[in-house]
Amino acid sequence: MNVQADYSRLAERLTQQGIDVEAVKEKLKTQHIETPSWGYGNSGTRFKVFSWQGAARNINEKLADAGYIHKLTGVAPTVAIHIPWDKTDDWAGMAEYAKSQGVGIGAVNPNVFQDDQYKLGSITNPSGAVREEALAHMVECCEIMGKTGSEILSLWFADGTNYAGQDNIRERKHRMEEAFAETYKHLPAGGRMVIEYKFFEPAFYHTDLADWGMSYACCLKLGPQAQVLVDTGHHAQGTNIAHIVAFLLDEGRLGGFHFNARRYADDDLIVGTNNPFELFEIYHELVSAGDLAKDVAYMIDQSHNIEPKLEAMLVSILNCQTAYAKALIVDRKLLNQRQLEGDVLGAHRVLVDAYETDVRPLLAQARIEIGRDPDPMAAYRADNYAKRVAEERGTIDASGGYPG
Ligand code: PSV
Ligand code: MN
Repeated sequence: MNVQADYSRLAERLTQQGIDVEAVKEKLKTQHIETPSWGYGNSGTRFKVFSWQGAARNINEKLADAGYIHKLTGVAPTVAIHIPWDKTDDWAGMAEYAKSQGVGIGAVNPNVFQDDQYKLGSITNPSGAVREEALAHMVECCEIMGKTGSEILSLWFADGTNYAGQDNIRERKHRMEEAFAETYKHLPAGGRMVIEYKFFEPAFYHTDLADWGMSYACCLKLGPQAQVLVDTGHHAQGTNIAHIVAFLLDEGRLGGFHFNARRYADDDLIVGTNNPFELFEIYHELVSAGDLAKDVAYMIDQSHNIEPKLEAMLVSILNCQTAYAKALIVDRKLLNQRQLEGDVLGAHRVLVDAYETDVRPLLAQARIEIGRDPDPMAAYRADNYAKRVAEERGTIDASGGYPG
């Protein structure tokens, strides 16, 4: 690939279309996608947790791997942590070590779904004592935000019921609202909480936060520091996620994303692998919303079980970059004109034209300008980091890993 020549040709074409190529590149250079600590360790399905040679064994190794991904891409400067999986008694030390690896601590994710007492739910559990315990953990996570410099508390609950009549749905809603109100009070200054929803699993009759509307209703009761988190894998087949994104952006309540790809349910596959046009639609809405999208947090939430972990994370980032680049070069003036004229297919074609543009030279040039290799995948494959950590870390028993 002759980056310079290819880039010049593309830049010239885009400029002729009235696109400010320098501004587009600036956006690409400052894109920010957070990777999850749990994406670097062993993981699996509900049937089997696989052992990977070289998988990170502890938080320091997860941070080192995340630092490596950032070094390759330049757009993954933070790491989400999951508590207690990443618990330490030296939070300042963790933040310091992250910094030494070139990354910072991102969203803090409390875990109130893994322990025995949460069998019937956490903050919606019929037992007051269990609810107290879940709340205390969420408050502890607010404190961890303060100690690590994190600005986001990312909440997801496995709460729900399996059978009609198992519990009182409205009572559970009240319990949840109470816990949210208390947690909200503990957010550090400038911090926010993002509330994730999921339409089913592990509960199958009803899930206490089943869709974006339920999360949104909770956020409205709390205040501006509460926003909705859209996990792309948490929707029923055929749901128009871009529409949800546009609606929440317009309401100022889109807090962030958990990116992944799905075919059936919460498959946790690599974002943009089976749904690249959907990812582009989402980015198109984000770009169209301008400043309304300025605080949206972009996070990967995937479980790589049969894929090499570092390579999978890298592909995820590259796919997000590609979708964003394509969304940035949509001819919005022409789009608006055709929309107002009622030109149904003409308007659609504006999007398709951007989507079908080969944006690789643009991304390569942006990478060069931030001191990265124009082809991070080639750089990764030529490098020996993965081989080195495989030798150093070996293979550990995967039984304690995240089940997917
Ligand atoms: C649940 O499926 C989820 O998407 C939530 O975001 C969790 O935080 C994450 O997976 C890891 O358990
Ligand atoms: Mn998620």
